[in-house]
Amino acid sequence: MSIVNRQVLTLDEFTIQQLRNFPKATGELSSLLRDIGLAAKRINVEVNKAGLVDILGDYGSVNVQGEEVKKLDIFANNQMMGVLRHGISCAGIGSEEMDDIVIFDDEVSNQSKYVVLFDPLDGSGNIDVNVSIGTIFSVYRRTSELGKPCTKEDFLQPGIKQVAAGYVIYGSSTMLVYATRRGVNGFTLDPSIGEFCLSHPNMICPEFGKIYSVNHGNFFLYSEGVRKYITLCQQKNKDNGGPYTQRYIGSMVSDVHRNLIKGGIFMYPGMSDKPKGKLRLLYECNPFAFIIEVAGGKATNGEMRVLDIEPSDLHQRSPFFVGSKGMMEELEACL
Ligand code: P6P
Repeated sequence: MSIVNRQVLTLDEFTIQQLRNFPKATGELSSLLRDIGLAAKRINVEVNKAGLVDILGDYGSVNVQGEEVKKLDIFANNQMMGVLRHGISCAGIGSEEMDDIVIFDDEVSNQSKYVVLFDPLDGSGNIDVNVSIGTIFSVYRRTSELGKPCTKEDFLQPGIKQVAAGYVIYGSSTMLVYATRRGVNGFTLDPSIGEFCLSHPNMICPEFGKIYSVNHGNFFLYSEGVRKYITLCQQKNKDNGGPYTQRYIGSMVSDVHRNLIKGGIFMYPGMSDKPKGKLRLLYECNPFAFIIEVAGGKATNGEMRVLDIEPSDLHQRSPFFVGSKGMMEELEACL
């Protein structure tokens, strides 16, 4: 007789259990997270096949089954948009892959409470070298009137208004990590049952760490304060046992996920030729800022708390510093 291990909670069981703590909750957020989990499982299958693209047909070609093979980030975008459009919880989406928001504008979607912003496949340039990549998502309660189509203003809320935020990392294992105000929880995909299982309950970002993540190639493009902090990270006899270790693999989801677990700081500063840096505020910086703050860390743009920034454009960029509270305070002292 197989032993049913009731200790392992699936994502669905966990979100429904959370519902029990909020009797007035409608279950829409739980349903939304289940939808995202489904999209993640479908994206995971294709990401894991990416190395076989020569066999399965290159992107833009027609594969042996006669299907058109889409670029992986377009595929991921369509999976996320598809599950959210056909769910009951989302009125519309904003995506890194699309110029403007997509307003679902059907009777059920117009009654839905939430809108979702996402980067469907961040770091997709790393696919062909087999480096982990990820999906990042951010959930807001609509400010527009229920029963009517969602509006652009629903998407341009400051990050502090996020109801939930999370990411999926397609790495040595596939994990979905999401935060609400109640905490950050990590779920690892068990391929044998096709379910995300609670593997990292109540994730806390260590107050200090020994890892700093930044693209050193841009060192002389950074401000004096940033260069001062990077140099500090490399010095011996620091009060917490420096020098630190530099870890940067050019895939934000992987770098920030590692630093969340081990402690550390991730930096994508503004540069002399790109003062706003590279990362997008709404679907890269805000979700991670929310997750790391709920886990006890900090996130700024070098001048202010990221979550307090009032957005003006769907795809605006922001300098981004995020990580362990103690290390962020060391950085702030240098800025
Ligand atoms: P750079 C990937 O393209 C990405 O958006 C993030 O995932 C990553 O942290 C960053 O860009 C890497 O950028 O300029 O250091 O190669």
